[in-house]
Amino acid sequence: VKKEPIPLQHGAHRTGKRMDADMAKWRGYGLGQFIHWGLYSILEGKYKGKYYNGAAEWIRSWKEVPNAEYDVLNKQFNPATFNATAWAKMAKQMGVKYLTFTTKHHDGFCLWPSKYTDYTIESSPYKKDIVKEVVDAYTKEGIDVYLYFSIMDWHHPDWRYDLKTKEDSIAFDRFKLFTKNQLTELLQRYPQTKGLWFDGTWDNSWKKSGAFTDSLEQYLKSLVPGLIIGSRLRADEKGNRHVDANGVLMGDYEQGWERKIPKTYADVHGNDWDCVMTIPENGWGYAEKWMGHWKTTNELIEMTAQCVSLGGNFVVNFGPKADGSFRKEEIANAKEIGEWMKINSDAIYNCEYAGWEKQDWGYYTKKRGEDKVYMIVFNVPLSGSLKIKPSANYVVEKATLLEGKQQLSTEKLDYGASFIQLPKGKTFVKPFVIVLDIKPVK
Ligand code: FHN
Repeated sequence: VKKEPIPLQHGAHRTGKRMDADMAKWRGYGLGQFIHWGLYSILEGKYKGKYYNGAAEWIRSWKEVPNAEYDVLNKQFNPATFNATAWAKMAKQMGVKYLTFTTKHHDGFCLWPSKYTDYTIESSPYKKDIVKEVVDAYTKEGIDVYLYFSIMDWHHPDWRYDLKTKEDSIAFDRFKLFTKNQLTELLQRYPQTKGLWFDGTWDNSWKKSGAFTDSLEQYLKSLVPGLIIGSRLRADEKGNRHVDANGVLMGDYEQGWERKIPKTYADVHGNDWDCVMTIPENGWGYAEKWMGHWKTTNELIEMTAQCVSLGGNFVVNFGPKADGSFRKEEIANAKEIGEWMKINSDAIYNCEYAGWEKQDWGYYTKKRGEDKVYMIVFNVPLSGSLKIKPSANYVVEKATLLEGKQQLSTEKLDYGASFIQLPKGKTFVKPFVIVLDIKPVK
């Protein structure tokens, strides 16, 4: 029995993907960079010699840290070695196509000189507009910039977690205007912005503001044609986030994949999506000690391949130190990912879900609009034979190693599958790519 849709005034305004050129470009990015930088970077995940057992950028919420002490950290923020051009060049070398940058995290400190609060970079010894430096430097390198913006603002007197009294609603109305003003300001100051990445939208106060979130999204999009906004901004009038009461995505892409990757294509429900990932287990802002397992470059490359193979983008987070420099592990990851991308990025950029049955050696990606499938190989079988099983509507014409262009022999099996033979005696020490030229079966 087909369920009748629930009538909604502030639900999704579109079913299916956005099909315009800006969104097509977004879809083709493959790899992105996230940067979390702010006052929390000064504390480095510790206070008075004690380490905080949470994500470093949340340290203000730790009861050991008095808010009054945290809130004056702006007086110390003076990143002596910060060089936006060097950041952008590192990102370029790494092969990222877009950056998401924290203009304001939950602590409310703004990295641009906002005229709507004094709690900004202008009140710090550094004074200069960091958002502008970053937007300009990355844009110059041809990397698209998205602005991260936390709705939740621990520093603003009118922020509310819930709206329980009339006074709460009055204060929160002021807060909504403040938010709208700040966002307008960001888009006017940095017109190169390709999209906004919202966060801190999970509290009841915001969930009860469905009509406002809807009008805000429409208003922001009217300011910048083509602006991309994911599913974290809005709530429908029933308080549903990401998807509305009818299960339809609200936003241009699904923003629920944080530190987790879908297992199968069915998990993404036909939506665009990206996955944002920390290199340590958790923690986005700089911490002196990284928590848990640190992902290796190969793990990060594998996650990139996995995301692209399921039609998503992969975004690696960096948390610079308060002085503006990156930790050595991040520098090494960026460099090594870049070296790999230099050879293999054909299998990442502008690629999509291939629709072929996954095999144990790794991941398939398919070039959008072309008869080309890539095998990104992470596990080499001792036999040297990689099994492939094209979808019924394709045959493989040729298999070639992407690096060095060596053609590989294939052996047909009798159930529509084939073995691709790796060259005898060649040892692979890094993940590698095989290009399959394919032909549609008439
Ligand atoms: O609470 C934040 C967290 O600090 C970080 O910014 C991540 C990035 O996706 N977002 C929130 C948790 O979802």
